[in-house]
Amino acid sequence: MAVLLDGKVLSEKRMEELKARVDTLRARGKTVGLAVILVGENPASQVYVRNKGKACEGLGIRGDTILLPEQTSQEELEALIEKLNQDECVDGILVQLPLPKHLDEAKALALISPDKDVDGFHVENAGRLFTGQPGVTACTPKGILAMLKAWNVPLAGKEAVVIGRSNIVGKPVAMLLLNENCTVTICHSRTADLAAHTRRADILVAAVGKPRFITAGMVKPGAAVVDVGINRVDGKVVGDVDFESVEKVAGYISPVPGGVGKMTICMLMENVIEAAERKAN
Ligand code: BQF
Repeated sequence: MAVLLDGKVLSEKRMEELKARVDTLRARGKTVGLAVILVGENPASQVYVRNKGKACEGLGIRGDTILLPEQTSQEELEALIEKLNQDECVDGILVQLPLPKHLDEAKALALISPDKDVDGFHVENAGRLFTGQPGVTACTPKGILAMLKAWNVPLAGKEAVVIGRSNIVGKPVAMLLLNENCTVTICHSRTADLAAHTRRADILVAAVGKPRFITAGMVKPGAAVVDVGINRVDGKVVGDVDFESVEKVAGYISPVPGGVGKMTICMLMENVIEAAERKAN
């Protein structure tokens, strides 16, 4: 049976350490602030934004959620981002994705000051990751690496297979694994014989978007399986990994809920605090 990569337990421990950093800043007269922009009423986004607000509250970070109506124009969104870029009280700016279809996501993200880009989605921060320069790293990829390292999963020289090629998860997590000296394969919807790839993986990161898609027969015995999926199936949240069958063959497995998602929120808080520390120093 696999070892559980327990994101709840790890994130709670990390949050304690982060709280101490917020307290240290406060003792120096510096407060920490995150602004979250939510456009429209996507129910999943509402849950995620609430999770972020609660995490801020737990750490003593000022968390402002700015709710904009579905019909908000590109100009209105951009004006808000520019205002927050200027706001001394705001260390981090986050635009909750996905945006309504009439809005240009890339254009909005490009407007966030790279110093306040706590999601790490600005081209400058993505470019820094890809060229090995220090910068802000996207929260989910950072959380995945934090989990693998916390459980001492060997990375150097190992085969890592990432399923999914998004700018938010697939591409940055592949780059982080490459920086750890893994041999990295990125698979996607057009990959031929996906199972042939996944069966070779010592580290398998599943960001597929299909419930219980990864089954035991696709997993190398002893592999570390990281489940990034969040799928709603008859009122229940399940991952991209068929946990029941895969936990019997994997060496490590992250659950959903209580796995990567928890680490994502924790790494967001770390990115906000790091932004505040950079400003203070
Ligand atoms: C958990 C996200 C897809 C698209 C946009 C904890 C979160 C989720 C799950 C959470 C996510 C996923 C977030 C759990 C933020 C992670 O215990 O399993 C926390 O709030 N997330 C997001 O902001 O945008 C997304 C997934």
